[in-house]
Amino acid sequence: TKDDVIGRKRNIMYFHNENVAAFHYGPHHPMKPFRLAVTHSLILHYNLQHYFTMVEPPPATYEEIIAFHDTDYIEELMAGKWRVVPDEDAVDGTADDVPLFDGVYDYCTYYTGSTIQAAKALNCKWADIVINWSGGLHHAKKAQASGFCYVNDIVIGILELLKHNQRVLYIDIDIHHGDGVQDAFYFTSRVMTASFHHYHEKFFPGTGIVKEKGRSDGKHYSLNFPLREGITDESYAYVFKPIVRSLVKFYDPNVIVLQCGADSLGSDKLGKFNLSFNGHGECIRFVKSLNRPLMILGGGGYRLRNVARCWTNETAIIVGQDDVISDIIPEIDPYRKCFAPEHYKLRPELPHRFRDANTREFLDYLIGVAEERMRKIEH
Ligand code: TV7
Ligand code: CA
Ligand code: ZN
Repeated sequence: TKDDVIGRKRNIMYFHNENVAAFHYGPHHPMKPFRLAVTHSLILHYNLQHYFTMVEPPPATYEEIIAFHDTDYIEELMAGKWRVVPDEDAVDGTADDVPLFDGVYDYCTYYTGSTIQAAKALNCKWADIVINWSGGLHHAKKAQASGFCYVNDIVIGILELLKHNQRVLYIDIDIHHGDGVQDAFYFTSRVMTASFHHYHEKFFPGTGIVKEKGRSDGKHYSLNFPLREGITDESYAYVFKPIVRSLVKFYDPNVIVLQCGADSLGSDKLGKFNLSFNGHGECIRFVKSLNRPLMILGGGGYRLRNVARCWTNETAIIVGQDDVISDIIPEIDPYRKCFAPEHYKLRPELPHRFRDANTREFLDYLIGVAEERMRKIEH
């Protein structure tokens, strides 16, 4: 196979607890856990399970969740009631982003359980690459839910990885800033975080400027690439590849965690980028080619059919089957109707809704910032 030519065959494990897909954030809420059932079904109907070991992991335990989170906050989540803060601005409305829907705590235990087991599989060297498409909820804070995220499975997974690994590199290609993960490791050099995101003062969460670079022991170990709207495959690869290549060269991580939010695709309901399935998938292919132990996580993605397409294609890239599988969605897939009307293609072209506002000068500036930072961490 291609893998044998390029490098050593990599052992891949896929983690999915199907209970995760049955929860509902509520009517009109953009986050739809059902996308995970459609994704999983499509992966199976492309027969990709022949190329990895599939695991149905147990839900995360309370003890595992409080490895990062505040106990009072988790009790609130379990009770299904947010604490009433007397002076809080009642019309702020951010609570609509993180509704306490039925079973919200159980939902968190399913996606977090998969990330924890994935981390353990890397720690024990059972796998070189682990996948959990239900994970990647990067906004959750130690004592606060934020941006559709309640429990930060990424932080909990990285804490597990740190038991066996000296340095963890976290890369985040969701269109939103990976603020929860950045905050959790802002003061340590054992985790380097790099988020690529759309930045605009009015775009959630409004953080992730270049100047946020970490503090004390963590100074220079948080990196932010605030991109402008409309970025194309070419522009994205132009910044992503050299930056990630030098991060790996200079930081020399023992393991890489890649958050693959699909809202950076063109035509996402919340996104403002122009990435194609190919451009998004190219990031995954590139990180895989660096040959480090790798954890692949999901994240955002709000056009259901494109999320399933994106992560199925990327599962195929991970197992080295992307150039072999058909571009027509298998007819036997029970969710096939979700993929109309784009002729049932796996990787249809996506319309460009935004002009690329990222000039070459701006992209060169971002690359320059990363290079300068890398010189600072050289020892
Ligand atoms: C990782 N954008 C998460 C991304 C989280 C984005 C936001 C919504 C939204 C929420 C809804 C809703 C929505 C059409 C879109 C400032 C506000 C504006 C709530 C209405 N429709 C990830 C979070 C972001 C909830 N939040 O990175 C219920 O859009 O911009 C905001 C904050 C205040 C709260 N209001 C939105 O991808 C998984 N929310 C419809 C119903
Ligand atoms: Ca991001
Ligand atoms: Zn997002």
